[in-house]
Amino acid sequence: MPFLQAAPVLSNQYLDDRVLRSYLRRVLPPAVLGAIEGELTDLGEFAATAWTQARERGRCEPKLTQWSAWGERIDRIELTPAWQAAQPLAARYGLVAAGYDSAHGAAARVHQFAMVYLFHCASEFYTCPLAMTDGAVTALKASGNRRLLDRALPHFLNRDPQQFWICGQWMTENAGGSDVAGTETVAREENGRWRLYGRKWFTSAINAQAALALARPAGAAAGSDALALFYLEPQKADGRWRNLVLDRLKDKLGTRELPTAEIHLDGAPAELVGEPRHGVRQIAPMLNITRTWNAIGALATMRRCIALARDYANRRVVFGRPLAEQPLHQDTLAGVQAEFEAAFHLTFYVTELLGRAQIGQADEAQQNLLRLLTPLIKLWTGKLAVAIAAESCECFGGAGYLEDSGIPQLLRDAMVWPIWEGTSNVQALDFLRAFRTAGGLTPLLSAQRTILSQVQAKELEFCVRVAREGATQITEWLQKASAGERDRLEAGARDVAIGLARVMALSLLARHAEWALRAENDPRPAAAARRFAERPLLRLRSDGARDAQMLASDSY
Ligand code: MFK
Repeated sequence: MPFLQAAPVLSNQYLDDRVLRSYLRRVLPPAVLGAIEGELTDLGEFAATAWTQARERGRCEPKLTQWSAWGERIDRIELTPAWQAAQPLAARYGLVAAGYDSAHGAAARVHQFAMVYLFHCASEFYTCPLAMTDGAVTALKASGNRRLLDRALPHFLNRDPQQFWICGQWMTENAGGSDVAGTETVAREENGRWRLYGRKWFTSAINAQAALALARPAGAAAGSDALALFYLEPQKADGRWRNLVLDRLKDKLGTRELPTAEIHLDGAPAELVGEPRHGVRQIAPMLNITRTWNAIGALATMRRCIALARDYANRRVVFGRPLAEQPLHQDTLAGVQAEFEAAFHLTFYVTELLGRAQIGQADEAQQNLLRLLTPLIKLWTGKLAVAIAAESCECFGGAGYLEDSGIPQLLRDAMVWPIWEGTSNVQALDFLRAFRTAGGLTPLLSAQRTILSQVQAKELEFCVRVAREGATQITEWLQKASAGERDRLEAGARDVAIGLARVMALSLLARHAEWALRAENDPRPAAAARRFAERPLLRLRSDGARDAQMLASDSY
């Protein structure tokens, strides 16, 4: 008999998702859940079918043709089948529009991100331009620029595939990635219209109909504060580019279906979004939205890895019984599941805050909490998605190392979560920025007190204690570090940010577990909370900076 292994199979990714469904039952009014369950079920089916189709089809990548047969520069991009399918789907489900849909009030963001979470893996990172488009809507709204609001939002928020536009975010340059102060693109006002000159090093989804870009007005000072924010429509109606060329598509570790280009701007027409300075401040609302999408995408990666590994564990028989019945494999899957559930509840809690904030229902403390938690979810879920993708790759043994199993792609794609939209360390420093400007830890500690006061079950006592102790330790560390050298605070910022995310996630998971015990007689979230609380929650060091300086510059 030949040696055969059964491939993992995905069932409907909504109906099969206990964590998502239980969460939605708790937070959404029954009428809202009833109204959206049909589309969530459809997206869950789409996610399962797309996985099978992608395995049958094999890898596809976008193709750039720079020249026509007759020598004309055309820079035409051919999108992958998944991207062609994603565009009309994204429009019809309103994956951007739903986030601003007044019909569901403050629940609009929960609704939107539940759909995005189901859609992400099947979309092969079409969620990237959707995230940027959503961010552009928020940034343009914050700018109050009436002309651009009237011009762009009817497209960005459209549910008709013919009218729907996506938007890019052109920030990164050779000299200015994390630190955009190095931006070299220059904006010149010529005959009453702005034109951009320079080179953008990473432009994701270059096929987008619009883009927001940072550039330095000619003659402006150095530094980031002198940058201005511009709106562009880079292509004419016939598909020709407006004074820009695509030098190449990037050869990336993952996200290879996403057309990321390196471009030269040679007088590309652009429009100022606000005043001709403070561009970083103006684009910041966009960053906070895309970072939330990033966390949702990272969660979707985790969920996909777990769903595949769990299904495979039931099929794969070793040492006389299925992997799913082997204690050590069960323990491995349980650890991963607990981390995922905690991350899920923290991330969706942030979407609840965002939904309230954007319709003016969040008080100042909740707005500050949203500001503080956004870099934390981006940072922690990005790192966690990579760890979970690596662990689940191993769950398939050698098969998980084979390209045509589809598993290595999950790991390679996962590596983007901690990098784009600001690396982990950029998020940690942004957490410090928010800590300094948005009320310190007070909003978070007070929210945590309220959340934990709702947890009474005996089964969760341990979790409540660990979450409280964790918050106290972090508060003390931050108080001490803030009073000392800035280097020490910065050196410890990543650990403290991850610790804080985990403490808050445990509190939220415990609250959900309490509800699930009472309302659904389901002991699994409580098991996840206990398991999560048993893992090391914090890693705070007494002296980060001096040892780090010594070790980082180590040479023989
Ligand atoms: C499915 C999901 C897919 C996700 C889509 C991914 C698409 C991929 C496309 C990209 O990757 S685009 C490139 C993304 N690049 C970054 O995210 C840049 C990373 N670097 C940072 O975030 C730096 O922290 C930053 C560029 C913001 C530093 O700039 P500055 O000018 O040196 O910072 P500064 O002076 O502290 O802040 C300037 C202003 O912005 C301040 O306001 P004021 O002028 O009023 O004082 C800050 O408070 C404000 N600010 C900065 N970050 C903020 C913020 N405000 C609110 N929220 C923030 N996060």
